Amino acid sequence: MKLNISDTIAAISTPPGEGGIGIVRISGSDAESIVNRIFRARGGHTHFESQHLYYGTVFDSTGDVPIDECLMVVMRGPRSFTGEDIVEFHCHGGQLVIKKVLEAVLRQGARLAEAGEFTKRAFLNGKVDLVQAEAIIDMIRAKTDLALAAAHDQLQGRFSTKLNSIKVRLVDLLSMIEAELDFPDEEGVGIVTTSEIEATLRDIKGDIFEVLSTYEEGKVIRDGIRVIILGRPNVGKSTLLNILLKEERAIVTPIPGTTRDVIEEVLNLKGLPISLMDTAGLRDTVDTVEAIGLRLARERLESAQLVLYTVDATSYSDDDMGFLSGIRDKKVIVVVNKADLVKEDEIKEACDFFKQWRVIWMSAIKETGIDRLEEAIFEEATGHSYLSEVGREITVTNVRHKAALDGAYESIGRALNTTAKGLSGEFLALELREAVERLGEITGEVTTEDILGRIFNQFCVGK
Ligand SMILES: Nc1nc2c(ncn2[C@@H]2O[C@H](COP(=O)(O)OP(=O)(O)O)[C@@H](O)[C@H]2O)c(=O)[nH]1
Ligand SMILES: [Mg+2]
Repeated sequence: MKLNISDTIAAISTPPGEGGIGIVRISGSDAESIVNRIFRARGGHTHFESQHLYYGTVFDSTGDVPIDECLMVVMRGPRSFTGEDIVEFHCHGGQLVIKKVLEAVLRQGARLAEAGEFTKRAFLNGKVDLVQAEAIIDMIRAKTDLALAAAHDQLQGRFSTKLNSIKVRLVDLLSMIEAELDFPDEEGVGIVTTSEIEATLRDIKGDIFEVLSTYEEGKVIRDGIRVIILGRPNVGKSTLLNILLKEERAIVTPIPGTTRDVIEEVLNLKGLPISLMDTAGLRDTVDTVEAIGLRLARERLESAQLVLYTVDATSYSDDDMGFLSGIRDKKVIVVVNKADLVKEDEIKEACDFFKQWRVIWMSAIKETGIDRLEEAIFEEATGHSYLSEVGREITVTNVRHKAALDGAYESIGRALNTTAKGLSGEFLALELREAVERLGEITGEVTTEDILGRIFNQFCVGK
């Protein structure tokens, strides 16, 4: 792997636009000498203590023309984010000011950092593993508390620790098997029996399975789910959308066929990012615009994981059954709306009619039953009850991690096959080596420039 970390890099680390402060960050062996050439501290300091802020003036690359009054901090490696010497200028947050400071730094010999290059250096210098580096992106992108908590957990290294403990057991087993292959006649080496090997492998396989089984939930926590509201015209779909969003987003009228476009908004449901879609009502129509809306609704249904199939408590029918039965491979909640218009036993009748599915009755107008619906959405999305501590266990949130775990899981399955068939230990060792490698891929012990590129290119410049 090419490790080009000898040069000094710099970038603006704050987002574009005007702000109170703007930060220019430098990392590398020349960071401090650059400071000495373009920064003069108030009070005449020429030696800067690590991790202390100094107030002073930053000059252009000639060292003569002042650009800004700013705060400057040196963080000497290896006790810094990248593991190298880092310098930050905290300037006034105008775009021109920050650009000029960056320009001065670049003229003094630093190179403009690529996207994610600071974090990449932190990884290459062993400050974080790949899981932790990816957790940094997830933290920056997190939209809800749960997503943030999951990312923070990974940054703290809980997932990496779990993976390593699985890997250590595999490596131990592998070295015993290899010793036996290399020195078959040695006294005391051939002590591990096939049934012991199988028991250990089954155990490890179970552990990997347990971690893998958190993926669906982890993915939901990180990326949320897409929920689509479907139903015949005028049952209250748009009213429901507005109530869940707590704003008047969709137009509501008593005229059937009001909603023609698909409306999509994101809401935060107890920490889950939910993409909620309202659609045109399902019916045969001669209106062209409405027909287009219907086609869009059907297309969007493909992208959704959960359907809120809404019916009117006063006028549901076999047509609804027909639409519902046509929905394949999606989770479904039937929402019996307008419960305020009927008596209690009629509500019960409606719930019974749709009892093949999970049914929630409510009144969007009177705002009754919303809590139960939110609970049901949460449970369908996560597979957890509303009150349980979702995301408290180690969760796999990243598809790259899942692919590698799948690979390791399959290798161990094949390893068990080789012992079941009584094949030579060579085959067993081969599979175990593969499994160890797949696990190592996750934290980045085994990696390629290609994998690194794909991960770090998702970052912004300056991180
Ligand atoms: N009584 C009653 N009327 C409702 C309820 N929900 C919606 N409506 C009314 O039903 C009509 C159609 O609502 P809308 O949300 O536009 O239905 P959509 O066509 O399914 O989007 C409007 O007049 C709403 O005020 C409800 O829970 N109870
Ligand atoms: Mg509507």
